[in-house]
Amino acid sequence: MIFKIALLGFAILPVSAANYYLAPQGADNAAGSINAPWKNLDQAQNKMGPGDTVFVRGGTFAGVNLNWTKSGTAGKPMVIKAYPKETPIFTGSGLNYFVQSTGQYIVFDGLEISGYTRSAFNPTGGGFLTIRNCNLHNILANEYGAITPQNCHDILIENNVFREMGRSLDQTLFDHAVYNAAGSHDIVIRNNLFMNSHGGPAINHYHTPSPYNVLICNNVFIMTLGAERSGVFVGDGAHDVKVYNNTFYLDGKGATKCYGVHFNSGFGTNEAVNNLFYFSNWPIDDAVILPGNDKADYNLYFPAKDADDAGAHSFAADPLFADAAGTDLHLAASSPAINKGMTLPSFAFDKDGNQRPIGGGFDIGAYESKDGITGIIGRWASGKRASSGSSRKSRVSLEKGSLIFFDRNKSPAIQGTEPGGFDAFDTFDAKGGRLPKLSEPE
Ligand SMILES: [Ca+2]
Repeated sequence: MIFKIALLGFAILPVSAANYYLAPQGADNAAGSINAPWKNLDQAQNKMGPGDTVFVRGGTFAGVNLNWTKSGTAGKPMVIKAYPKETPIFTGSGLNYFVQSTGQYIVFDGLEISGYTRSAFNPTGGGFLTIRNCNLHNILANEYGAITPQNCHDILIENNVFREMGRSLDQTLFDHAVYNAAGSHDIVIRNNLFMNSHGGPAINHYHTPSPYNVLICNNVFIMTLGAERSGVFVGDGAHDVKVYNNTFYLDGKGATKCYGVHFNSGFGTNEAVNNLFYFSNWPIDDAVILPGNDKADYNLYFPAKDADDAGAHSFAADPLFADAAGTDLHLAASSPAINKGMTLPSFAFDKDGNQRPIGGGFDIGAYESKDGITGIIGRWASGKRASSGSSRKSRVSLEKGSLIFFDRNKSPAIQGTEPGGFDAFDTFDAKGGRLPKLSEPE
């Protein structure tokens, strides 16, 4: 009998993640429900446990300075997320920080943050922190970054917009969008848009102990304002920083410093590969990339590649953007950047989230071109042979691991010999839009 009661007690413990709600007009003595939301993130932290989500409703929250110390777990992060199709706006009103944190397994998703004088996010310990889909702008970042990891690890920064960072248009300062500092490591910065970091390089690495193990991929940098219009700086012993498949659109006119990537530490461990450097009004004697002793290759330069810009497979050409003047930096169908990149197995998508590679190989820059490919894209994962094409003449044998891509208008069917043989099975319409996944071919 005692055993049965104990079992019952175990069974009624909460086992599912809870959803809570926060709104500017809420109250902290409310239930935290959608009809009775809380007002302050502090109250959310007090009540939340691992796996819980607080949905933040649209509207303005002024003067929030949050010290987040609680942790989720590996499978159950604590999530602070914009309510669907609403925009919660946090304005700093002159405060230094929006969030400082020492907790682990925390996700911030979909928030707009502006007006802070140092950082939107300043984790000073802990790790496994994700910041995604946020709109970070007009942060002074006074010798910091809008995101400044210090003494922490496993940070994912993805799909955010960073714009108008720094104290001044006219000074060369040390204000950044992301500043990896003080021994932080295992950081991924991917699929973000960086616009106009006025005061210093958009992504900065400095301060001993050095940051390390950083992947910077699929980002777009558009810098047209300010004295400092640089992309990525890696210094003061920072190492194992990999800068892959980014697009840099920098206007060098009037800039006191203007480069895409500058390595001055790392001693061979840093890499800049498959990046597209487009410099308008570029002073020809300035380097676009300063590799130091580190690796740089398979990069495309416009208008020119000078002696500092290393790499046997790098070349200078007009990349032929979809709309350079309008800063639509997707590649036109005739772009020389298509299929000219190095194969990098560590990631399999581009800035739009589409599969990479498509066609004959990796493209250079943040976007993989889909032009000319309107059919089925997949990978033959089976060990057995399959064939494609609707006529005997057009059939092609597919070995295990083969990429499959062809024009639907010419080859309306794949005839597989084994169910379950395909993975990454996606289709696109004639404009490159993603269609619902197909079922397995019969
Ligand atoms: Ca390609």
